[in-house]
Amino acid sequence: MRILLIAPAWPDPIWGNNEGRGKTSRAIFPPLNLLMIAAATPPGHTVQIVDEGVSQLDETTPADLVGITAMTANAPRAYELAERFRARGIPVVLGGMHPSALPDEASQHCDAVVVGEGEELWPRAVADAEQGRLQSIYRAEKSPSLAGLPVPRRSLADPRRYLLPTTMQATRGCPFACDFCAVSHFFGRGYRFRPLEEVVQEVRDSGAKVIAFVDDNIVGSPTYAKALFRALEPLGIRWISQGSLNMAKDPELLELAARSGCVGMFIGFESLSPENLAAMHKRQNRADEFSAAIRSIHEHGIAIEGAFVFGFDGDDEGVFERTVRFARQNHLEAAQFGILTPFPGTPLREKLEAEGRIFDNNWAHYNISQVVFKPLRMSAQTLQQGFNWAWQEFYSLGSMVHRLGWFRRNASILWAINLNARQRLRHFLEKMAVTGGILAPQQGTH
Ligand code: B12
Ligand code: SF4
Repeated sequence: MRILLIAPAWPDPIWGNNEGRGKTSRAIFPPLNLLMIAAATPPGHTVQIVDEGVSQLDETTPADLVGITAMTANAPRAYELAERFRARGIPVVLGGMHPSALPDEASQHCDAVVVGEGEELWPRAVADAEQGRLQSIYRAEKSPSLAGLPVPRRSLADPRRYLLPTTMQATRGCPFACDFCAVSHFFGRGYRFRPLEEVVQEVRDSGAKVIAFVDDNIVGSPTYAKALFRALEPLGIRWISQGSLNMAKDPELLELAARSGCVGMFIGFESLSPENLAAMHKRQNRADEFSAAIRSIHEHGIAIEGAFVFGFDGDDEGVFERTVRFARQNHLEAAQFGILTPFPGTPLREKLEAEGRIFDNNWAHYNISQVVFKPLRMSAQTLQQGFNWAWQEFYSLGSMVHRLGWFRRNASILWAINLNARQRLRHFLEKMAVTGGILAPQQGTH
């Protein structure tokens, strides 16, 4: 069969989505999920990947089977595409976070839904499609082992289109279960890791010198993480990843991470309020320890992109200013501010639904940049404006110079500057997209 795999555009001009404008488009990462699905495809079929974030999809492309991935924010586009291909008589399989959370919704737009991780289920779906007897749902009995995962078919994505073309995973899942996060629901609470030798081999074979480990929490098991970092050290790579803040309490772990080439970590601080952290079940984060934790990570030459979320029930109108001040004072190299978003399948969504507070169910708005629920202690408009203000303020030129001037370690400085430039662009584009460019800086919010 001729198999066409599609990563649909999402309604966000920042992370690489240009709604298929193509040619000069660049995104941050290639769609690792489709590279994995391509690798899991049984032999005898041809596979083509189209990432709408960086290229134009030709809807007349000849295909015998179409597979589409979807997060919540791009689910509407995924459904639209699925229906168009089905109208041409081509069977469509949907997979990824959103169809897995809401398979009944997804089934209304496609022939089959793969619920959960696809490496074992996709070959079954392909075999059934070949026989013309696709089942409507493919669901794994349990989370699959990560030993012997296929090697992503990176050659199917043009590396020139991506800021960091080599992504991989060493682990899946997260040992924690924060209320707003889709990860534990999707991957299960069990934290799984790949055999070290397979990760090392994949790094070697990729030939890449800079790698993004898109694990949810690469330090979820300190024992595994230390062994992984020891194994990576001789490879001479530089890498970035995501991890929980408790890593800062383990100097040996930080030392090994730095020696193995870690130059940056995306870390969820989420909130400066102990009450908010307790309510979201983020027990590993202690707000009173944040500054010390940042210092010890910085002392190891590791840059930090801190993630903060606005809109928790404990947040009042002062949260934006407090948070930006904290991020600046602690010299975070980069920050991602998000609006609390009740993704399907999360305890947060159940709670807000039960309280009747969700007013927007258009999935395209679930991009953590738009308010879709009634906050408790401020209006939805104030939340939106405060979020806009936080981006503008943190990525003002003065703030960037202040933070980056302080951060002088050569290993990470280029990464930090690149990220800041990108985030500044992100904010600018986002503001233009969300507000039509008419909102002045929201100083008055506070
Ligand atoms: C890297 C990443 C990104 C990257 C790039 C994504 C890309 N090009 O693929 C960037 C930075 C661009 C990004 C952006 C966003 N992301 Co993001 N991202 C991730 C992350 C950390 C890893 C994704 C990944 O590569 N996973 C590895 C692959 C192998 O796993 P997978 O995608 O689940 O795929 C498997 C299965 O789902 C299935 N499958 C997937 N697709 C398909 C398709 C078919 C046909 C089949 C058969 C099977 C199948 O098989 C795959 C192999 O097992 C995930 C967390 C996670 N663990 O997945 C969050 C995650 C997907 N992101 C999330 C979010 C919220 C976002 C943003 C909205 C906000 C943000 N963080 O900035 C934006 C979206 C942009 C927008 N504004 O709309 C949420 C999604 C929640 C949801 N319900 O949608 C996640 C789960 C993080 C979280 N903690 O909640 N993200
Ligand atoms: S620590 Fe991060 S990945 Fe883990 S459940 Fe919480 S938000 Fe999700």
